[in-house]
Amino acid sequence: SILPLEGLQSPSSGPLYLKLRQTLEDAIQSGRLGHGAALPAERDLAEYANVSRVTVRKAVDDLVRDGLLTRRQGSGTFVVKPVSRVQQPLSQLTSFTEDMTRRGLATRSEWLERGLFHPSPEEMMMLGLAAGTMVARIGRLRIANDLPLAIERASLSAELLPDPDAVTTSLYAALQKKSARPVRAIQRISACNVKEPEAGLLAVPVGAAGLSIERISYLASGRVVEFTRSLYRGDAYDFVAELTLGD
Ligand code: 16G
Repeated sequence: SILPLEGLQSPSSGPLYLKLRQTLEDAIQSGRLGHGAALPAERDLAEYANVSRVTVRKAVDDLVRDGLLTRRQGSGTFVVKPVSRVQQPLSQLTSFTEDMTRRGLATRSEWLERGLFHPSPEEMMMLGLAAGTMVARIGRLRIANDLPLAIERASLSAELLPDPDAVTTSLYAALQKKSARPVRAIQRISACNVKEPEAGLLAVPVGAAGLSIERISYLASGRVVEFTRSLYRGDAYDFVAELTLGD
């Protein structure tokens, strides 16, 4: 069997759930439970290991909290696939779709928000909106090769993007078609700890390291195109900048 669960009841000291946790962790580290593999049902694990379901749940909860397992609503518990880190140059103004396509990764998005709204005071200020102008919001969970990497929420003046529903894949490609693709941006990156509900969306444990990124991008004319707030997984990105000696 994949899991050597027989010896769990041996008289060696320590709580039973920690022993079960260790057994599961060993099976994951050794590859016997491969990345993406489904964990047997709680009931079956309890039966094989001859422990209560409460003990199984505690062991599994521990591994979910530490990011080794993930629960998917309605389908079960799975071994987390480790992400290979994306090396992202900081000097180029590229889009998520372009970045991932260039790396040969299949991208998709889950929509969190899309439509025209009355702007918040912050959006009015950041986008320099005249009174009465609506704002287009594009909120997405961004996924590459089935791994959620980032949550991005972009706000644009409705004058630039009157039909946000028409954006189905790439925002920058949609802007390009209207000759409104940004050519310059200011980006701020800061460290954070991921909370709920974002942790669930990004499939990371609560408290995991994240990168909070704000981007304001501009047209050549100096007009603001987008104000974007993003939350990137800290274990998925290395931002790399070239530095030169200044004068
Ligand atoms: C990048 C940008 C985001 C932009 C998006 C467009 C960051 C850190 N990055 O992810 O501002 O909205 O690309 O991507 O904010 P798309 O063209 O694939 O929709």
